[in-house]
Amino acid sequence: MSFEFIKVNPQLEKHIALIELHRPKELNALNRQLMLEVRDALRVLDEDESVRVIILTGGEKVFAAGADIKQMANATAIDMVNIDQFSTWDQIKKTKKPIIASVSGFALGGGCELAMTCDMIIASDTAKFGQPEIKIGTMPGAGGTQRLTRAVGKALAMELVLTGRFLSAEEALNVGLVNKIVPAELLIFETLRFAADIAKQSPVAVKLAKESVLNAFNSSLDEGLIFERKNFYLTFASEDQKEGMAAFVEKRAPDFKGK
Ligand code: DAK
Repeated sequence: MSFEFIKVNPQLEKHIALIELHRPKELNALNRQLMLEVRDALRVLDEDESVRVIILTGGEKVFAAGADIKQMANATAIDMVNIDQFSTWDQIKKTKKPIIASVSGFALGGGCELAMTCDMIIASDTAKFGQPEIKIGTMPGAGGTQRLTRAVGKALAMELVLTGRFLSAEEALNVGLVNKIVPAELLIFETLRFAADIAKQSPVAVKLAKESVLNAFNSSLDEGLIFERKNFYLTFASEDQKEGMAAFVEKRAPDFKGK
């Protein structure tokens, strides 16, 4: 895979792939090409059987300062419809394997939305999250009003979206937007450790469990419980479930194959 604005390593460590946004001079502003590259890389990694967890990062300095304002500035509403950047975001949502956002520095606007579209967020102590679109005369367009509200509640989401104020890493942790804060210089190392705890589980069960958790946002409790139960039953069709339970009984570590 060769890309202009991202770097991809399908095996940063065993079963763990890395996508790194790489437009440093523009603070990783998300232009269309970059987002198409993220979409294409995710498609490939999701189909690669050796990959079990995907990390998405912007590196140590900045995650992403939002969609590329210079590219959007003179667009008409119809341009926005025709460009249909949502297809890229839809691919992130469709990815079956877990995606961990590894965030340092600014995660603003589309950058914050990109992190929130991932399944978990590991933040460095320098991370700053925000939806500052209101300050440039627009509003979030890739899930900011929805995912932020579900993550942190109405009062804080309303404040952040209407004022553009940034959240520090500590505040983000306190309100449940991120899983963990780590020192900036250890961000990738700590994200890898976090990812390894998922990569060693049954990939079949991980996919079904991820799907079930995400379904909680789209269903009533009763529908969600039925969906969960069916996925639970489905794990019993896997060799991994037999291996996991046999390993428990035999007091040994399981060797999951994703079958
Ligand atoms: N777009 C383009 N260039 C950007 C940028 C951005 N979002 N953010 C920074 N840059 C560029 C700056 O223009 C500057 O370039 P030069 O002037 O050197 O050529 C360079 O990066 C360094 O930035 P600064 O000089 O401003 O650096 P500072 O440290 O002083 O400030 C900052 C950092 C992050 C506070 C500041 O750059 C800033 O406020 N940036 C804009 C943040 C923002 O408003 N983000 C939201 C953008 S709107 C959609 C999907 C997504 C979206 C919408 C629709 N669909 C699916 C339809 C998302 C919309 C957005 O994200």
